[in-house]
Amino acid sequence: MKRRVFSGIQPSGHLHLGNYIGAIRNWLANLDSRDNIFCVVDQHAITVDYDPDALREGTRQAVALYMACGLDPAQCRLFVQSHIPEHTELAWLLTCITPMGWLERMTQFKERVGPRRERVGTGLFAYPTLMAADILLYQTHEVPVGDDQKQHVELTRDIAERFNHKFGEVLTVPEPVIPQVGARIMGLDDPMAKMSKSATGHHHSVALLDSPDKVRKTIMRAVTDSQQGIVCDPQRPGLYNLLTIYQALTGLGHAEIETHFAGKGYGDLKKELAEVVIAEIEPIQARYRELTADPAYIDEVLATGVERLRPVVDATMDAVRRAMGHR
Ligand code: AQP
Repeated sequence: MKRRVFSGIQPSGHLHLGNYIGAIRNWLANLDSRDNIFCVVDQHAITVDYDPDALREGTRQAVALYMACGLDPAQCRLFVQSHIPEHTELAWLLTCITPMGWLERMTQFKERVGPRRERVGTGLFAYPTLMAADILLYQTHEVPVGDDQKQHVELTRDIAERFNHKFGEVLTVPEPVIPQVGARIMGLDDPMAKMSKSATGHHHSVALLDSPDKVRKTIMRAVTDSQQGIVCDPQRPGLYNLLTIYQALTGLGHAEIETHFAGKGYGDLKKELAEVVIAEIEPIQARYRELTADPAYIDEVLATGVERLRPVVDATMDAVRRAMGHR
């Protein structure tokens, strides 16, 4: 039996280099040796203000981008979260056994909410229990995510263990899988803030569908510092972030990178990095254009994904409902 992998991205904006390096590339790394399930988590994207048309469009764009990046539907089950209603059913059941204190400790909620606590939707607070349901519904072993989601996967483990302790061994306890390089790509306009789909800065991120011209402009404007020399020093966060992206995309180690850029300046690094990024995303964009020219094919992939997931969804929910006394 192959170990089962589950992960997803919310269609809350344009997928960027952080999502690609921190998540998608790690999904691709083990496709052959794992039982793969990847989802576009559209119900997570409604926990903040949103536009329904943009959500519809963003969801399809994300599915097409998954495939364009190399997620072959023959090797994984691809689907959209809202197409399987059991995600929200299981989320409610898990919400009832999740202490408020566990959710209150989630740093992402604290960072996102700030002083707006009284006004944000309850869904933003309960979001990690929906994420736990996404993962536990499929009896997942591994959850490849970027560093920002590690705490939510750890919470998922706690919820699964609590469920099993209360109601019997029903749920598989999953493990987070965090990449060695690029687990937290930072904003190009602010290397102290995580690169994020929902950030508004014009030169904040490189989206996977950005034109070569836009990629060059964004990277050339990336915030660095006034020091000299290209060295992999985390104390120089702007430079370190650029070098992390370079390292993730070229596969070179720190020593090789420092030798390569010896005697060169930030301008040289930025120019070269822009070309490395463009070379990575151009084939993805070409494949994306082909895929989106045939919307019926995307619908078919999504319908097949749901159909192939039905047996595992039914088996988990049957066991959960019985264990909790609903059957
Ligand atoms: N900057 C990042 N560096 C590395 N990995 C990242 N991920 C997100 N940002 C970075 C990883 O991408 C996956 C999808 O994340 P998500 O859509 O579920 O939500 P998120 O983590 O909140 O991502 P964003 O891009 O910051 O979206 P918004 O702005 O909508 O919140 C996850 O595996 C995540 O770790």
